[in-house]
Amino acid sequence: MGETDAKYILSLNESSTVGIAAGYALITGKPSKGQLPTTTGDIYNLLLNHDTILLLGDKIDTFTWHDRESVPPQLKIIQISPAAEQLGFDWPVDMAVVGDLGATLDALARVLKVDVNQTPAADVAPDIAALDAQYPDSGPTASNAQILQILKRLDRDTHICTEGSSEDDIVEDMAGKLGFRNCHWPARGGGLGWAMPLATGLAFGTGKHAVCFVGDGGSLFSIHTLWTAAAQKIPVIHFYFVNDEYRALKDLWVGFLGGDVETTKFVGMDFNDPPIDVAGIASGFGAKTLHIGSLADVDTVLDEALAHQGPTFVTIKRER
Ligand SMILES: Cc1ncc(C[n+]2csc(CCOP(=O)(O)OP(=O)(O)O)c2C)c(N)n1
Ligand SMILES: [Mg+2]
Repeated sequence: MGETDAKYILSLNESSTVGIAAGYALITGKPSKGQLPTTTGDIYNLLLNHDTILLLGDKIDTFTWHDRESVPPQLKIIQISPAAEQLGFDWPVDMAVVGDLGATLDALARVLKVDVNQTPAADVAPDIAALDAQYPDSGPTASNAQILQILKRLDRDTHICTEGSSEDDIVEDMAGKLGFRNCHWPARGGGLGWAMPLATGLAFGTGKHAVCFVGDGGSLFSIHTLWTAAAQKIPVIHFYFVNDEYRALKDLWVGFLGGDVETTKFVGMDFNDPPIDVAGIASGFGAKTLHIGSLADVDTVLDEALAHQGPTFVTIKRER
């Protein structure tokens, strides 16, 4: 590996393990860094200008086919993943490494004589004003500002998990920019049902509050984890996004077939009739239930949740 690569490995370490756990593609050549786009045609167009890609816990999607295949012929692929079955799963790779991402990158950084214990570089210090401007507390998605405020309030070492709802992108964007170091994002196209129990396990293992962001649909796969957390007094906080729909599936549908979400007639993707009393369900499993209705609620809700030695289930109404 040359110096450019070392710099980028270092910058990833500095900017936190977010990138590592999030499933990052580190792309060298004309260096760029970040997550790959979601459709194969967009992935192809990005990778066309690069000679090598280092996939950190990420994979190259092929199921979101659009226009053409994902991988241009010149590309060399190096993939590091803790899950052996993910290696080369969607696309053959030139080098596959099974291993913990943090440990592997630390080892690489040491070989490259990079000081992994340096404090973050200035260019990754959070730009709070830019985040506030990006996620304003007004307009059609004002509740984004509530999510931002939650993350601002949390210690940057907090373990945070996302469950595959359409909020994943913004949670992951905010967490990356704020410098969270312990992030657990789902593999793209991955299975719902892991994040709620994962957060429970992380809170149990660390003895500290862990946080999960989960959609109303996705929560139904593992919501009984609340009972385990209640029984064992595990300090886990679930932020539950209420939109009464499978929004991600609607977006995928119109992404493939055209049209728009407002005018397309969907079947089986709404669950507002009858409405679901999810707070009643969570409470029945032993969770403390709270609600964030406006930005002003966030601080008091967090104070209460962070003081609770058990599961807290916080509903947040999302715009449709
Ligand atoms: C086990 C499993 N079943 C189905 C899916 C497909 N799936 C992906 S996102 C999604 C909807 C999630 O709904 P919700 O949590 O309400 O989030 P929203 O889409 O409303 O943002 C579904 C069903 C999946 N990823 N995993
Ligand atoms: Mg939903």
